Amino acid sequence: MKVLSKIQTGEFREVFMGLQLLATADLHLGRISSGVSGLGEKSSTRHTWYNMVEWALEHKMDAFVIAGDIVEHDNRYFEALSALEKGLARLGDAGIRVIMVAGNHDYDVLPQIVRQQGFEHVQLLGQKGQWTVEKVDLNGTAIQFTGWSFTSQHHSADPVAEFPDADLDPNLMTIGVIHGEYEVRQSSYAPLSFHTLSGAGADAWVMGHIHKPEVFHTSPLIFYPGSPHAMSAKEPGAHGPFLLSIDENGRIDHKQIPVSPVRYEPLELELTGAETKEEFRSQLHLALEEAIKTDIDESEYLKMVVFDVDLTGYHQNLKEVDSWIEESDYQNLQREVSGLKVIIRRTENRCKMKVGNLEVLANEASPAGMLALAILDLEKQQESGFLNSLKEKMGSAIADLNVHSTYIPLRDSDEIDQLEAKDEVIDEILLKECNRLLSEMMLTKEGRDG
Ligand SMILES: [Mn+2]
Repeated sequence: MKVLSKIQTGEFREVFMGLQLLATADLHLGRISSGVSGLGEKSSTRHTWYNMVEWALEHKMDAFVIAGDIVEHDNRYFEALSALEKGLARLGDAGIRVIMVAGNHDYDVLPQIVRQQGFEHVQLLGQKGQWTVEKVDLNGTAIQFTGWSFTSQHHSADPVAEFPDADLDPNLMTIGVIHGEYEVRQSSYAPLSFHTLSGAGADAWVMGHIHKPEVFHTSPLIFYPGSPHAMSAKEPGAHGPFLLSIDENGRIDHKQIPVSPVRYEPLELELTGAETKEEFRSQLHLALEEAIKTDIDESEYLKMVVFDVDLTGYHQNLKEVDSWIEESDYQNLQREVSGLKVIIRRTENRCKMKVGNLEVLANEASPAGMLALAILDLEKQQESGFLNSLKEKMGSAIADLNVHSTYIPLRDSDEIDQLEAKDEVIDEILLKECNRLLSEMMLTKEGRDG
């Protein structure tokens, strides 16, 4: 790779590091973070797009790479369109090249948009499903980008298997851009594999489609930058584009720039010892503080953390724990923890019944004894006639619920987490319900006995 010339750029840079690219994917312009309120404009993907554009300008990026699913083709399409145009124009004014491919969400609209806008600094690679190579001169350094775009909603073959090696200049650094599903063989969203990607001769592959950021390999660099804006609790952790720094020897460093104002986090709280609502609240607050302090890196962009709380541990009265969660002042509380807005999206009570000795109780020929035995069997994953009949009923109830017509519009959205009639799911629900029933039974019994 050629060394970047200071004379050609005519510009002094404090850190002279070769080339710097900002790589991202899955912007889904037009969407907002689900389960979020009180953040206004900051909950929209558009806000994060503008933040990335400003970041690229401020840090003098040489190019901006976007691996598909840039716009969401739905009722907010026009909003998405104007945001995309504004951001692209701003990058163009600053002389920053934009390289992109289309994904399964924008295969139809992205080529149209790019054609209509006619920006010279924007290249949509791999149109009509044909691999293309774009050789560009970035600040005096020649580099090539190669990419492939979706042409329909689904594509069940690995596009990299058709990669035309002959088109690449072997003397230039190569950045591949592709939308697809990594190491999923039967995918209908362009299955990609380490085998074909690493054999294609590119120095880096920026992939789109999966919203959770993940780096699979460093040489060649193969990674999902993920969606830069956290949109759902299914994608916990930090979100933001990746800065790729290419040095004079062609070595590529990667680093995530966490620009998302929203972040989703799971939180486990072991409730053991909380006897009152107030104790529960204070334990929860401490756990939130601790999670923010230890699990969440500081980011000037971060404004809100959305937690999914799992309560574990033991408690005498599981119904009472339920009531602490259900109270409206718990549910609607907008918390401020360590300077961040905190929303608790949902709280799952997975606490177990506190019983002196479950084994002894399980020997009793009583309803409580049956429940105790069922709990022990579930925990040890042992079968019994009683459990099998419960599991069967539960499985068909879940299956009925999933095909129920009122659920159909919600099924593919993030509004509900659909239950699957899988053994693990059924076991978990049964364990929870058996514990809850036993807890009630024991408390009633205590009341009578006492
Ligand atoms: Mn996609």
